[in-house]
Amino acid sequence: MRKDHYIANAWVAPSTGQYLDSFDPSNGQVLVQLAQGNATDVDRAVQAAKQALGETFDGPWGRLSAVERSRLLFKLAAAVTEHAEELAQLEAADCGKSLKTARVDATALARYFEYYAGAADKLHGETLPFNAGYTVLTLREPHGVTAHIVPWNYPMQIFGRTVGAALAAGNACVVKPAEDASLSLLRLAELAAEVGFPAGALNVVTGYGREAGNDLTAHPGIDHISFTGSTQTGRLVAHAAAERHCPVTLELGGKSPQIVFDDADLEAALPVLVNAIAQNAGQTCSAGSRALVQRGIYERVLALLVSRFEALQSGPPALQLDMGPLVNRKQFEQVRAMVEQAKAQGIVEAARGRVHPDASAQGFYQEAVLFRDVPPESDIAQKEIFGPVLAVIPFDTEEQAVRIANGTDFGLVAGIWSRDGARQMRVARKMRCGQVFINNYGAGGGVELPFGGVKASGHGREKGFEALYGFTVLKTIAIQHG
Ligand code: TXE
Repeated sequence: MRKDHYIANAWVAPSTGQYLDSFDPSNGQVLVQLAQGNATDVDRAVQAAKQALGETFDGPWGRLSAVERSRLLFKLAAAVTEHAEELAQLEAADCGKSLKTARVDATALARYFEYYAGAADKLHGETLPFNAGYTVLTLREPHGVTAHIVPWNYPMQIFGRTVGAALAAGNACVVKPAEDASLSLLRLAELAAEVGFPAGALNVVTGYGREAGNDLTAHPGIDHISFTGSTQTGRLVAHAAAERHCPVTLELGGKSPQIVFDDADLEAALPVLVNAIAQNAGQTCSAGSRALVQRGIYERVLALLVSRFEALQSGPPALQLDMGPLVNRKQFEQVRAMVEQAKAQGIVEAARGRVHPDASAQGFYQEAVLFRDVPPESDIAQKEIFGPVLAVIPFDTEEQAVRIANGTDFGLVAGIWSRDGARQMRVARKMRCGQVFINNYGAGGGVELPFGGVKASGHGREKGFEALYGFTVLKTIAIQHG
């Protein structure tokens, strides 16, 4: 199978005629050949987006009213729901994720479009009190052409939360999916055209990050960049943006802690602690990859975690087990190397899940791994592994828990498990991160809840209404009328 770019509502072959191989993580075979985008292809997509907007927002997309954009987004949400199974199958094959996870992703995607469709005509400026004789008002205008660099772990969900918000706010989008997982986003661009989005409002250019991704972030026609991926590439993208004074939103992953106090409801906490790292085989930016457990319940919690980890199974996406394979060989080798390094450092592996016998030996299957008594300063407690590996860390006091929880370069999400209301708020206020969950983790996805990081986890907010502000520029108009 070969796939071209999708630009201005049409399939467009790569200007060089070159295609890259994208692999099936469940067996290591080539799944699809993707157009290998370069600067010429990127420019074509940016020009299409500019035309859709028009010089002064007078193009076929730029001149639509908020309610017209809203209606198109509602239609896209309905189309996603109608094609949910097809999209989930594409995503599961491409990313290697369990089909049940991919189905959840398709549902979430429809919900993002629905949410932003409903918000498009409620996004407005203000009138400001000012000196006598003046009326001052603000307008929320789109940036213009927005670039969206999407990784491979949740292509549909990340597309929903960045592209959905950008379109609702009136921007025209150029999307660069990951070379490992582009199929669902290409199909979405096609669905957008089918439901009536004007040509150029939404364009997808595939290719390598270092080539098409880099060309997109460097393109002078881009007015805003939204990037989700690694801290290293995020730094490159931020540099490219700085060269042109282009605003940028970075969502760069984390090393998120869940703190379990002595008085926690363990029955409620246990499945959530496991799911927060097993979900998508740990390839989740907000994965709960550190469990900080208070000494009084430490051995009990550990024993419960051990039995749950030993039951976790990885296998082909269609079997709908706990986990599928990791996305590619690089990720697979990286996770294995970090596990081996931790063991070489004397950190104790307390439990390991298993790989289903039907899994191909050429697939990138990694068992879930549980490490106990992990020193908070060790690599396994500090670095983002992006695999199903949980570091369990004991602590004695609340102060110590806060120090360990905040003691990494990252700051994306934290979970707190306790029945003590005062402690819940005290600790939540001290967390240096973008989201805190008390007696839950992730709130079931939370399309409505602003999401993003501090420190090396990035900056800017996605999801919820807050994302819409990020995809607009505020213009102030002061009228002197005496
Ligand atoms: O990421 P990259 P990779 C983390 C996770 C993982 C590590 C490496 O720890 O192990 O990153 O994954 C595009 N200019 N996350 O190598 O390189 C690339 O094509 C512009 C966390 O896949 O950041 C892809 O579309 N774009 C994360 C996207 O960036 C470039 C999700 C991500 O790739 C580019 C994924 C360049 N120079 C990985 N180079 C999260 N926050 O959820 C690459 N890209």
